[in-house]
Amino acid sequence: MQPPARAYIGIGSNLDHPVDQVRRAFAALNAIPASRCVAQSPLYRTAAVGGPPNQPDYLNAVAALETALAPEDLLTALQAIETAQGRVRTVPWGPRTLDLDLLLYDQITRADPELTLPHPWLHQRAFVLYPLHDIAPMLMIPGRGPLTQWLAQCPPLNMARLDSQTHALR
Ligand code: PH2
Ligand code: MG
Ligand code: MG
Repeated sequence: MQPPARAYIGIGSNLDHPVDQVRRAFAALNAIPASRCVAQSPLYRTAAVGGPPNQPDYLNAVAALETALAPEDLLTALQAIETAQGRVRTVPWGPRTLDLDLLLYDQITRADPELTLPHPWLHQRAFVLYPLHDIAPMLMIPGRGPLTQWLAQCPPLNMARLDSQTHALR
């Protein structure tokens, strides 16, 4: 048998009790067949980037999974969790109960529009880079180099880490 792959999942929610949405998402990720959640980042409150104006703030986090699923099967499982948590796709980049993005799958790179790896904007988004760095500080982004190099170019503007116990802003 092959050793499991390591995948990183970006989690985002800005509707319908985001703290609960993110907690349920961690549990659902751990319940994906042939997979287990091996790390959960802290939660961050972040201002919405792009999309329609006056959206609520997001909660963002990142999970690390060990999985025996192929990337496309993992993506299908992520989409099923989004749907189960009430995701409705209306406006692009509009508010959502839950967004699960497959950020990285081992060191695979692929340009398929259905599933681009690494996620195309991961290296430019503070709301992904900071929680990812919390759980994988030495990570290499395939095709783009060390995570720390991108983090240094991406100040943590309009975002704050939540206390892991109380979820109050630090
Ligand atoms: N996701 C988007 C667009 N904008 N902004 C924040 N702060 N957090 C997100 O997760 C996010 C966003 C598209 O997926
Ligand atoms: Mg997204
Ligand atoms: Mg998405």
